[in-house]
Amino acid sequence: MLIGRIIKGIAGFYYVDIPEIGIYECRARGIFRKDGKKPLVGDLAGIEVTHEGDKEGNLIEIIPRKNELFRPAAANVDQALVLFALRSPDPNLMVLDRFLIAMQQQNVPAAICFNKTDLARDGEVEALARAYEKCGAKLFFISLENSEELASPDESTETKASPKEPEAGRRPGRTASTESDATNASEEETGNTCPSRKERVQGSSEDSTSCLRAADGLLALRGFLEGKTTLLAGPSGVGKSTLTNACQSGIRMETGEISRKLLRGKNTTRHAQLIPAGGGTYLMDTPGFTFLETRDLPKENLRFFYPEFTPYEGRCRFDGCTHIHEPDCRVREALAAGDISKTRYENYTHIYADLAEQEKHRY
Ligand SMILES: Nc1nc2c(ncn2[C@@H]2O[C@H](COP(=O)(O)OP(=O)(O)O)[C@@H](O)[C@H]2O)c(=O)[nH]1
Ligand SMILES: [Mg+2]
Ligand SMILES: [Zn+2]
Repeated sequence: MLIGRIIKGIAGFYYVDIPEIGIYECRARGIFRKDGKKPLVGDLAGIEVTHEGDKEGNLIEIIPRKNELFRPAAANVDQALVLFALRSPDPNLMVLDRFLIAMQQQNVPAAICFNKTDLARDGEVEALARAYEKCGAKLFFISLENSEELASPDESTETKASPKEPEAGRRPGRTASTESDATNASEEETGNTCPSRKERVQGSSEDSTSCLRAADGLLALRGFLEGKTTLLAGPSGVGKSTLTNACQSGIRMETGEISRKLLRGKNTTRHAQLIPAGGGTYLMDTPGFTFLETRDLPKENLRFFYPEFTPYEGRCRFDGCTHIHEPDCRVREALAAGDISKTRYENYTHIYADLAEQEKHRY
C-alpha cells in the first residue's frame, strides 16, 4: 500500500499524490459507500496500485482526519490564506471580514495577503496594515509582478540564515515569526533592514510578522506556506493563479508527465483541489468559492469573532453589550479614540444587521 494525499476528486476518480513518486488516478472501492464515508480532497489515503505504467490504482483506506472543512468541503487543512489586490480589482473588505469569520467558525488559522503593492497609492499599504493589525490574522503585503522569489526556494533565507541557527530555514512547520527573524538577519548582511512591525506599529500582536515592503512580504509568505496545506481564497483577478504557478514552478518538471491526467476534466469542476508545491507544501485552490454571506452564527456571538474587541469585553456598562447602540460602550469609545479600525467596525455592524435579518426570517 502507498500513502498519499487526495489532491482532486472528479467523476468517481480520485487523484492521489504520492510524494516523490507521482500522482495516481484511483477509483474508490465500494467499501467507502458502505460505510457512508466520502473521501475528501486533502485526505491522506492508502492506495493499491493496479497499473504502474498508467499510474492507476484503487483507494483502499482513508487515514483518520485531523480536521474537516464544510465550506469548502476538504480535509486536513492547516491554515487559510485570503488574497486580495491593492488595486485592479480594489479589495472588498466586507468579503475579507466575512472570510475571517468563516475561518474562525471552522477553527482554521487565517492569514491575509494583499498583492499588487506595485499598484498601491501613497499611504494605502500603511492604512490597511493599521486596519488589520489587530484582527487576529497574519498580514502579508506582496507584489507578484516580475517576482521569482517564490519559485527559487534554495536561493534566499535558507542559505542566508543566521550562522548561529543553520537549521532555522529548513525546519518544517516553523512559525512565520522565525521566518521574519531570518529575513531580518539576511538583510543585515545587505545593509537593507526592515524593522519588525512591532517597532513600526504600536500595539501590534506578538506573532504579527508583516513587513510593509513587498520583497519582505514574499519571503515571509513563503515561510508561512512551507510544509503546510493552505486553503487559498480570494476574488478573481487578484493573483491566485500567479501565486500558485510561482509556488509550483520548482516542481513542474517532476510532475509534468502526471499533470496530463489532471488536465483531463479541467474546467468541468468547480471543486476544491490541492496543488502540490513540493516539500509537503500544498495550496488548495477553491474556484468560485466566495464569502458573500455569514451563516450559522447567533448575532450576539459575532463580537467574539473580532479579536480587537477582546480587551474591552466585560468592561461596557451592560453585560452582553453588542457594542452597537448601548450607552457607555468601551468598544465604541476605542473606536472614537482611533484604537479600533472604522472600516472593521462598520463591517461588524453590517454583518450584525445581516444576522439579525436572517434570524427574523427563520422564525
Ligand atoms: N501589477 C500587478 N499585476 C499582477 C500582480 N500579480 C498578478 N498580476 C496580474 O493580475 C492578473 C490576474 O492574475 P491571476 O493570477 O490570473 O489572478 P486570479 O484570477 O486570482 O487567479 C494577471 O494579469 C497577472 O499578471 C502584481 O503583483 N502586480
Ligand atoms: Mg486564476
Ligand atoms: Zn460595548
